[in-house]
Amino acid sequence: MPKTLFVTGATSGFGAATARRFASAGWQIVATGRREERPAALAAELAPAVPVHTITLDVRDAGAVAHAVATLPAAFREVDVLVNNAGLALGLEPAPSAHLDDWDRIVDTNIKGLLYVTRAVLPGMVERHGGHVVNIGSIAGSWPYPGGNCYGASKAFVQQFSRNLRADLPGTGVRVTNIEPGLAETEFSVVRFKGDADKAGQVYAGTQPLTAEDIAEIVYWTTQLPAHVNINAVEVMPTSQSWSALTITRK
Ligand code: NDP
Ligand code: 8X3
Repeated sequence: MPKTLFVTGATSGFGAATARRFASAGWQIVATGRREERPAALAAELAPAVPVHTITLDVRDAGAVAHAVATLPAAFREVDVLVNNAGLALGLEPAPSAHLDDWDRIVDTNIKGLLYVTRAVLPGMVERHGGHVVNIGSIAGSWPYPGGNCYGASKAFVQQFSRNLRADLPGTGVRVTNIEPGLAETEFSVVRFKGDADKAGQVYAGTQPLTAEDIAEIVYWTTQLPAHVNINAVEVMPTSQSWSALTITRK
């Protein structure tokens, strides 16, 4: 029986790369995302090699999440690894001029969506005495930057929720890892800048960002360590990214 990966946001970026990485190792895949045609395309790509179950799923819909997990086909029901990847940033405006509906969507997706999926999948892992929840956080959860306001705070939530999950799971055999990537070229910036591809391109211009495959490899690695090893967090930046000085306002 192959092992089972359940990944949210498998329609692009880290999620799609993670599905491909696990499939290349023989895992069967539950691939979810909102855009209906994309999980289907991924399934067509992977299904000749491994079983794939696709679900059109908006993680903000608590009822749909519970239903999707409760009605997984029998062969996919025993989820070994959950990758809570679905997420987004919207805008880079400073807080006084940020759009409230952007903040709502960030909170509903990055925080509440992740909670819904985790709550639905976790009891099965505990019952089977094993499993691994891999959350996709961000360096933005630890390091503030101008315009990061709600997005960074949502990833700080993911960081602390990951730690608190561990505190709730002693003796269960369930592992929890928070992956905290820095600059990575995916559709992330196109989404953040609401379809402005030029603006998104400038984020990565003249530098070498991380790739979705880099992150997928790290996710996979954390799940392949012996069962007694729990990687709590992995913070990863491209070599071309590092910290800068704090800002000081002068008269
Ligand atoms: P992408 O925009 O390429 O992928 C985001 C994925 O999330 C898509 O598959 C999208 O699918 C899915 N998604 C968004 N909203 C929802 C929703 N409501 N329900 C279900 N799925 C949803 O960006 P990345 O691959 O870069 O982002 C993946 C994760 O990595 C996010 O959590 C992001 O915050 C995080 N991250 C990204 C970094 C980067 O620089 N790229 C760095 C650090 C963290 P669909 O639209 O079809 O629903
Ligand atoms: C995405 C990385 O630095 O753009 O989480 O917030 S950053």
